[in-house]
Amino acid sequence: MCFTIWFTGMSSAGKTTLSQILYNGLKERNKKVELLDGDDIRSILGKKIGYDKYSREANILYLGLLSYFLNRNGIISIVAAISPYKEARENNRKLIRKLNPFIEVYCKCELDILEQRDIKGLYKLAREGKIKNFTGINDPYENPDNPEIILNTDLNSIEYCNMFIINYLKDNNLIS
Ligand code: ADX
Repeated sequence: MCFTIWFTGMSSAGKTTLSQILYNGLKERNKKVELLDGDDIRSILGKKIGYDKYSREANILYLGLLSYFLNRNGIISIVAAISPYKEARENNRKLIRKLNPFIEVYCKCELDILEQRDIKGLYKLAREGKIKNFTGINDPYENPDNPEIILNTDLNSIEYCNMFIINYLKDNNLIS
């Protein structure tokens, strides 16, 4: 069974790490799967996509459309992108659900922990006013209302979070 699994959450919340582990796990199960990571896609597209609301919404819808096309061809799509806007995420849910399940995974983590982690050093720059429109500091993140999965990545280990996802997929007959 094909599906789209969409990791949303703030920078450093664990989206990339968890999506890569899931990708490897599905590959080991011989699944056809593609991983669309916001940072990777942006590095391919260059500076044409910014971080204002319009650009981010366009980015989210673009990732949704790609996922729809992948799913239509029998390929599982894993997306890892901040995707801060609820309406754009919901549009994707509606589009993808026409054919396949859409699983929203909210990587939830307290801001002070994110700032302690600051894997890319971007929170510090944003606090210093050197980055505009930085999610959680001077740009919004709209929490999902009803995500299929919530992972408290500040409280639980990466292994626990991954097992939680795998169990969800098994319970819903998406993998065996
Ligand atoms: S989204 O909002 O459009 O979904 P996406 O996930 O593609 O964002 O890209 C976010 C990544 O861009 C972050 O992980 C971070 O490395 C980088 N980045 C650079 N500037 C910003 C910013 N102003 N806000 C958030 N992330 C930024």
